[in-house]
Amino acid sequence: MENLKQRLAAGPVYGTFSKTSDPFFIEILGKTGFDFAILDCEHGPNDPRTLLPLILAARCGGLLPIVRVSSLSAPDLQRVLDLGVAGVQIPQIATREDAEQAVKAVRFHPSGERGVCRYVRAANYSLMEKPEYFAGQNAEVALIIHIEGAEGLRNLDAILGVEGLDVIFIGPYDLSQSLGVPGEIQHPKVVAAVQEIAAKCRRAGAVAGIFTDSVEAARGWRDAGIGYLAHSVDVGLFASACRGAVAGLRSPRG
Ligand code: 3PY
Ligand code: MG
Repeated sequence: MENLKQRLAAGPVYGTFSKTSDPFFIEILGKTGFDFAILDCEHGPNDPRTLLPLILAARCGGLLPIVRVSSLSAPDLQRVLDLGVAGVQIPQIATREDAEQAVKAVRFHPSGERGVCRYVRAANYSLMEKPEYFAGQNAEVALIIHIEGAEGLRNLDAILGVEGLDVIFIGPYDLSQSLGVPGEIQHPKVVAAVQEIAAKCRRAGAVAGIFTDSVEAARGWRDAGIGYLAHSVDVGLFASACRGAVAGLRSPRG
């Protein structure tokens, strides 16, 4: 299966967040053509034990499993990386030092200091040759950092100078709160901040990503050059399909 960096090189990629612990949902996301799912440990119920069946379901459906951890914590990142994920997504990166710490936690030597154990799923339970494991993980696993606060925005130029970041992900909801307009992701202040981040990424040759809760917004940001599009959340897609079905069922005889 192509990794995320290869898919990104070929054009925009589309995914959704997942806030369930149910592999059925993940398999459906793969079968319906998404590129990736972000298995959420920040605002979702998952931990390493519940993540494993989700990762297996994703891999068997051709879907890239990305895990959003709850914070920039090297031990948490290590446990997730050991499971054999396609990428990790780290919220609330605010400074160059945060970004450097993220690279250090996610990459093996010489780029970082990710903890080493060859008996984990990511190393095929020791069946993988050592050079293949270290170099392969460094090359294949995507590191995605969130810029979603006024401090991250101020420090973006310095953050973009850090080697080894694959996607700069804009969290419009946290950003809206940080800019004083919580939840108003269409507010001109938020839209201007998103445009500024996207433009800086473009100038730096970096891929930008964003969360959207409408397909129209996703297409708009894609057309503006954002390459990693996380549209909605599995439970939200399910809820809106259910609401639509119920409204249709209860509508008067026509
Ligand atoms: C945000 O909008 O803050 C996000 O992190 C998207 O999930
Ligand atoms: Mg956020």
